[in-house]
Amino acid sequence: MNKTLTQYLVEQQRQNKLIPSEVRLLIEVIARACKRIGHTVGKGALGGVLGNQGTENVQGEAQKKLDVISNEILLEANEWGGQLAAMASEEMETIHKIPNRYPKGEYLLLFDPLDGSSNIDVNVSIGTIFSILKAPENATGREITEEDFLQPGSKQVAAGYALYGPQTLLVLTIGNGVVVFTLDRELGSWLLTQENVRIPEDTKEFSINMSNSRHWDQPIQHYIQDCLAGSTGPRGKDFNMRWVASMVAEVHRILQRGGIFLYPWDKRDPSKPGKLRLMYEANPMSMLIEQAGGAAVDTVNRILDIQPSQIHQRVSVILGSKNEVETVKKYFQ
Ligand code: AHM
Ligand code: MG
Repeated sequence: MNKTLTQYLVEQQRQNKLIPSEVRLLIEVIARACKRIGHTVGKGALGGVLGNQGTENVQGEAQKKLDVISNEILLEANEWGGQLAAMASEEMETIHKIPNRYPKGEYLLLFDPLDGSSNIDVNVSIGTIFSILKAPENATGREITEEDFLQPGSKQVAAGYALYGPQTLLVLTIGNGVVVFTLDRELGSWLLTQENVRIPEDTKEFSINMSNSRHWDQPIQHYIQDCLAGSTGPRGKDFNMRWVASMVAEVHRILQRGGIFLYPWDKRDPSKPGKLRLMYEANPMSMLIEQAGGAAVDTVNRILDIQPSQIHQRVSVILGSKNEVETVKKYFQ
């Protein structure tokens, strides 16, 4: 019989002393919310949850109904438990402080409630990404501010994602490797199906939105050209390409069989450092990737070392199989 998420977390708390009980409870609540989001996603047209909401988020992107519903589910689920001081989300301009009617805890939760929004209406895998930080020591007893969230990804206490695909999965790290739980839809429980996930160090599969190629910077142009040249080119091997346009699906494929994912800075809007957001997309994914033996950089710098200056800050992302990420770094040097 597979271990449940609760059993796994209790073991990490009691035997391995890797997490305090607050973090265990927090992860359980997030997992429960993701179960609910997954259920809602699965209803599709029958639940009236497809299509646009008719509003824009702080990033100026059209919100889908499911972006808003998922955000609400996560806020509601996590407000009252007493583990959190505040939350931040892709779908909210400012941080959401825990209302005064509930006890406050010392942790901060960040999330992208529904990642891969362009795939919702076409029934392709989407997900929820989350990151847990501890509020700074000096925040005890005072109002939490946005500055309290601005910690490098290396400070994350835990990170993970739920993937709503053919199977509903929860992929988690508490800084002790990466584990995967599969939702048993009959039992309604998350069951441990993979431990000690390791990313192969070498790969022949890259993942980038090729339609942006004319906007890329020189190093990315060269790298992709060399991959495309195949076995007779400088890389001496034939590459395969995949682009789902859901980062959760892309990262999951890389965790399972290796690969490299790139969403680099490009010239479309040079003032933006990239498309993906550092604090609730790049950081949690980078922690998972590193915990599974991979690497994650912006160009040459480790993503987890970046000191954020804004919660919605964007970043260039290159992550996946360790040796391939090293190869890309050389094109920038
Ligand atoms: P979202 O959080 O609004 O869904 O945007 C993030 C997504 C990533 O999941 C994915 O890697 C990328 O945007 C796809 O972008 P594009 O549509 O430019 O290919
Ligand atoms: Mg996203």
